[in-house]
Amino acid sequence: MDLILHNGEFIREEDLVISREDRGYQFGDGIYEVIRVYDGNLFTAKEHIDRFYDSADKIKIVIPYTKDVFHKMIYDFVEVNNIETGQVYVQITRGAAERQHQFPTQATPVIIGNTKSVERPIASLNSGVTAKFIEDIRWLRCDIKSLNLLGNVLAKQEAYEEGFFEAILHRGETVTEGCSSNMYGIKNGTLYTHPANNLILNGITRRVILELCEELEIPVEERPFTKTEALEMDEFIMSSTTTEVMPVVAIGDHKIGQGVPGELTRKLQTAFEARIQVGVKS
Ligand code: DCS
Repeated sequence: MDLILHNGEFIREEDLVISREDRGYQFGDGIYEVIRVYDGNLFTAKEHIDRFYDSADKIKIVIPYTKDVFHKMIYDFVEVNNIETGQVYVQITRGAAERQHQFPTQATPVIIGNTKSVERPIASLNSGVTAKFIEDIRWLRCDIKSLNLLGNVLAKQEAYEEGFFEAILHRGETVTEGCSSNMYGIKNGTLYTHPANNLILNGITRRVILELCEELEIPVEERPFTKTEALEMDEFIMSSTTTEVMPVVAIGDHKIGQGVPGELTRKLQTAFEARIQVGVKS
């Protein structure tokens, strides 16, 4: 049985004790990360760890380890559980204290994590997926990878119940991102995506995609685009740690382009695959 991570130790799941008053349960008062593992290697670990520390900092949780110590802990965690292709989930909450909204004066942050073997979503990467527009009702600090995910959960559930893979969230006319992904449209050879501000999570996969665009000389415009523009894109993509460079071939019942993954999407997928096969332990 895989071990889980608890405050720096690898323990058995049945030995985990979490307080009923943990602020993660009571307020969603914490943040998290999901890091991909390919062939036993952590992918873009440094970027995920930096974002974990940034998110914690933004809600004033102090992580009790240096980044180097934490990185090594995640590395050892993947190794101890023998994960080849999979993912690591890790979260930190403000800890346990009698319930009151303001920060407790004495609470020790609680870190828990788990690993999981998960194959790459090859079939969907080949065929593409469908998505539907849903109003973005989340708070205004989507740059924080908060445990508060109700807005995301409700939208994903609605999309899922209607047979869609993801929701394309929009604030009024403006497309922001997905429930657990970033969104991009490609029109006349240029890739458009919402700028990395407080309205989206600046995905690590998003950053890789923007780097790949530079390498492939695909012009990028980080600017908000509308729902109408989205429907008129030649190609559409969503991205995340788990879904990689995922073609979106229809929005609602409206086909994007020919309704199959487009040429630049395929180029980005190929370039992304080359990145994940670098095989350097990080
Ligand atoms: N936007 C949101 C709201 C997300 O939750 C995620 C990742 C992304 C964008 C994409 O970011 P990454 O490219 O860094 O993954 N969501 C994680 C999750 O909850 N499960 O898998 C990834």
